Amino acid sequence: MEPIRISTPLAEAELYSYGAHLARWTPRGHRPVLYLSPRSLFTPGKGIRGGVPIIFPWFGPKEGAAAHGFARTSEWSVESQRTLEDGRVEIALVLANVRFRLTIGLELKMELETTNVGKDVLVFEEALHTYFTVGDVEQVTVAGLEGAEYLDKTDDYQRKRQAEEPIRFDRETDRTYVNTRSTCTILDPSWERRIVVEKSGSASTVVWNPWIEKAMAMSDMEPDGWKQMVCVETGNIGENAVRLAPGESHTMTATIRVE
Ligand code: TA6
Repeated sequence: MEPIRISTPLAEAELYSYGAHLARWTPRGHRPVLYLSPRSLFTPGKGIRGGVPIIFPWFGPKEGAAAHGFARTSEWSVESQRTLEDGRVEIALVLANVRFRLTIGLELKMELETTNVGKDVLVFEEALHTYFTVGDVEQVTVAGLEGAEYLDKTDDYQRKRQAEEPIRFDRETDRTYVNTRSTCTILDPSWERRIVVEKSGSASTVVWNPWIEKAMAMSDMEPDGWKQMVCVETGNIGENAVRLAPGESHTMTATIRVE
């Protein structure tokens, strides 16, 4: 499985047509922004552990099917690739009625566009399950979701409300925040940087860190890999699932920059 390697004065990136999976993105002058497990598998049928898995058309477990849908374990085809006048690279990949377009430069813009080509209403969930690399997750905070409601997977999906303070990490954290269109900021003091995640067409944000036990149980994660990552995922999940009438399209966008 060979990646498409993108190298410009603005950024380096690696993208697999398998899952239309962006595995690496490093804007010029910065450390890598995406976490990619050194133990990730790159084998058909398995999700790549890190980067930006595309979750579609369902989020989470499903009776008799692979968790997080089939998009991330499908072979997408490159529809177009071009370098813009300002040096950014734009590349689009398609899988049936879904198009994933990336614009790669000092910022990363990701657009997931779905069209209902059928005769019935199409209902689906989706997420850009982005893994961010951090210096030390125990010093990280995530701002932007203060006061938002979330489903806490670590507590039987109980519905809770985020306090009026940023999210801190001192245990397994697995929360689907709903009905929020907020920009999130990952503050990483140990690497003296902030990662800003803006979004449009998305009403859910998932915040996940597996912590110690869960990371130990993941064969494609290093035992201490949990310390170097946090997922802030842009999606439409559960009560925020997307409903499209025949012929309608929907685009969800995440734009990421480092400050
Ligand atoms: O987005 C968080 C989550 O749903 C976690 O519960 C965990 O399952 C994670 O996704 C990774 O899932 P995966 O199927 O890639 O191992």
